[in-house]
Amino acid sequence: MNHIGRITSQHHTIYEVDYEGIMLEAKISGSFRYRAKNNTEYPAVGDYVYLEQVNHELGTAIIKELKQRRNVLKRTEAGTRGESQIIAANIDYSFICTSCNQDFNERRLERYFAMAIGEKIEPIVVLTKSDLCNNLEHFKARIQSCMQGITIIESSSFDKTGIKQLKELLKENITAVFTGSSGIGKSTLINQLMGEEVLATSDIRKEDAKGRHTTTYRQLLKLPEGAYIIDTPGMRELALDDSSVDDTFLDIIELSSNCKFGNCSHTKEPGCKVLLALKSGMLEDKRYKSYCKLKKEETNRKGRKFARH
Ligand SMILES: Nc1nc2c(ncn2[C@@H]2O[C@H](COP(=O)(O)OP(=O)(O)OP(=O)(O)O)[C@@H](O)[C@H]2O)c(=O)[nH]1
Ligand SMILES: [Mg+2]
Ligand SMILES: [Zn+2]
Repeated sequence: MNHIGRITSQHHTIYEVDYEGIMLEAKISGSFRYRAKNNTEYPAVGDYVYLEQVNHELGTAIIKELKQRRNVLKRTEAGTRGESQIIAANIDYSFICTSCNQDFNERRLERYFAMAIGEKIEPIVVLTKSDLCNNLEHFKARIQSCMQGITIIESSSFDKTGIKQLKELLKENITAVFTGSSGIGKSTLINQLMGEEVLATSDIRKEDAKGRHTTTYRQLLKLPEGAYIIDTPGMRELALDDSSVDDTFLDIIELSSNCKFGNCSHTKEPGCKVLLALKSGMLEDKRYKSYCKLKKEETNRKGRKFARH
């Protein structure tokens, strides 16, 4: 079991695997399929896999087994009963891309933060198209109020703002995934990091500044400097997975440690310090509402999981 490759993309049942710098097309073995109980047990982009029957002439191989994952970036699939979908595996940084137009949404950012933190992936915000924004400081302050101390990188493909800062993080063997809505410039940015046009890009719609969903599948690329980066299609919906809500709302958790009741729901109880902070304006109303909403989703999800067993 010493042929280890890394999944770079998936097209239905065919996986593209980087095996010692050579790209192979691989399928999973019959016994792999037999053992896999659900979606998440199949290979995902970024996974390391054990290969057999490596055929250099044909450029093919069989995936025998998955190497244990360090972590996964996952979301609950839209339209399913809370089934998880793995976006990418074995990740160091989640570059959460957003531009400063209609796309900017604090509540969505909080969801992305929670997805990363729960898996010990460092979230970093990339403010794309900084050339189009004349009040960057305002947006930065809003991001900081969602998560204090988070690293924010401004980028612009016009003058390559941000490339140097990104490259400083993208050291050899680091893996980073770029996520965010369609049309905010993920693929354009990755092309600049690669130093060539490897990915297709297209302009956004004039009417509503929405993207055209140009990237259609996740793809892992290796930078000349040796880091791995994953481009992803713009996400339409985002639901959280697992219990990482608390990690994103540390200020609220801290307040709640002084609530009168240990099982305080912070909605109506007397002696609730969260409600007190809300009343005094110390805690922002929007942030409180977002916390309640995500907490409720989390509770529903757990209820569902419980009901299934
Ligand atoms: N003004 C400006 N436009 C940019 C910048 N970066 C990208 N764009 C433009 O934004 C549009 C969308 O860029 P893409 O790279 O295709 O966006 P994407 O995030 O990959 O979109 P999907 O693949 O649909 O998820 C293209 O027309 C780019 O030229 C930038 O820094 N400044
Ligand atoms: Mg793209
Ligand atoms: Zn409380």
